[in-house]
Amino acid sequence: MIKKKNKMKRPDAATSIELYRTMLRIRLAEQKITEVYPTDKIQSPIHLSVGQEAIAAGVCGALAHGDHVHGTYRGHAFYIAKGGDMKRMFAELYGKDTGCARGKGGSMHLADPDAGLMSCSAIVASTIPVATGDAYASSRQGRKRVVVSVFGDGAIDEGVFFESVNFAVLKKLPIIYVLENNWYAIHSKVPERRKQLDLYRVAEGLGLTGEKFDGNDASTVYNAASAAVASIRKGGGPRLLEFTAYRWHEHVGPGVDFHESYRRKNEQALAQKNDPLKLAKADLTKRCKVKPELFAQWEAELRREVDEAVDFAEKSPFPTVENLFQDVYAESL
Ligand SMILES: Cc1ncc(C[n+]2csc(CCOP(=O)(O)OP(=O)(O)O)c2C)c(N)n1
Ligand SMILES: [Mg+2]
Repeated sequence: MIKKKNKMKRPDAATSIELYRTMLRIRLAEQKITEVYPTDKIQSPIHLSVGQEAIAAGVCGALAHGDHVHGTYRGHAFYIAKGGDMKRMFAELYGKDTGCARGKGGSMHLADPDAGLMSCSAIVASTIPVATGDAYASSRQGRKRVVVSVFGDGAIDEGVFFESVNFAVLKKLPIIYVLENNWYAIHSKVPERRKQLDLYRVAEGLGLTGEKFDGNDASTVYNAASAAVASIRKGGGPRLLEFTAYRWHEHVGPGVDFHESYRRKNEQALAQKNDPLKLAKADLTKRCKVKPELFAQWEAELRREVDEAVDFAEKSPFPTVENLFQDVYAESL
């Protein structure tokens, strides 16, 4: 059962504004990516999170700076929400030496350890064991850090998810498994892949009880993540949070494919109705009395930030041949 959002206490005005601004920052950055992409200046494949912004904003809004996130190839949203540097993200998409992975990773391998975004990967489910290992290290070192492992509904079809969860439950690790359920793994729907549709229950047999929430509502996500973080900081052990969401763009690339046969006819209208930015804007207008001029001011400010990042990426140099062999192996510890 999805928890009813109208029964919950909403975050205070300052937090709600921050959640909205984070979602807008993600949306504008990804809109810019769709504009630039046809020029071929971005060479790597791109997987957009338009429509799914509330999950990254709400989860990261509940974390402290020192907490860690491990994401997926659909990583722009969590990179930005965790405080990753916008200029270094665009430079990475452009394959430039100033990029967050020095141009070696592209869109699917974003990381900004200074911000706590530790890894993203093109291989489905592959950052789940890495995040679990990170949580194990934090726990062994006696840190208060919370680690978040983000993955899609397709990733729970992988064995490594179960191996990781079993270990986390056994060792009571400080980790939140965040399941972004956008109903599709590329073109295949959840019911085409499994009979049990309550994905949050997928690891019950291992001792991990999950919960499911509306991932279109940033306040709901924020509250759910805050409760999980508080429980983990008190030593409560791992949690699994499933957030329902909807991907607006094609699986990979800048286009939209609502006309494709794998989607139902009414999905585009539903997506627009549940637009997380639209919902948050309505709430801010009604509950927090935010005026249209302020929304316009934020948008102008964040557009400038994105434009400056693109300019930085365009003017940055490509890596040299020598760079290719740097940062490949860790220096000995
Ligand atoms: C191990 C592995 N198997 C298959 C693929 C091909 N692949 C790339 S994305 C994807 C779908 C994953 O769907 P989901 O986990 O729901 O994430 P979403 O793309 O919906 O965010 C697949 C099968 C891959 N990258 N890695
Ligand atoms: Mg999916």
